[in-house]
Amino acid sequence: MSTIKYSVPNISCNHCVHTIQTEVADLEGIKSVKADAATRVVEIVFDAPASEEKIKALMAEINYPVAGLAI
Ligand SMILES: [Cu+2]
Repeated sequence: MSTIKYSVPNISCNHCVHTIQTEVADLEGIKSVKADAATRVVEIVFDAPASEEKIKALMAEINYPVAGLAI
């Protein structure tokens, strides 16, 4: 199981938070998704078959590209 925190600059409101949480949670292997509109950070816990590549590809597809790792 891996936990990753991504910086996602396109998050601007709770609607974005909801969209990201719903879409990412649909990927197989995702255990939890927490997006935060204030910090613009998305914290994801996942296991195979999910991967960072698949998560990042999906985020880009739904118009919330990952800018990098959040500290
Ligand atoms: Cu929004």
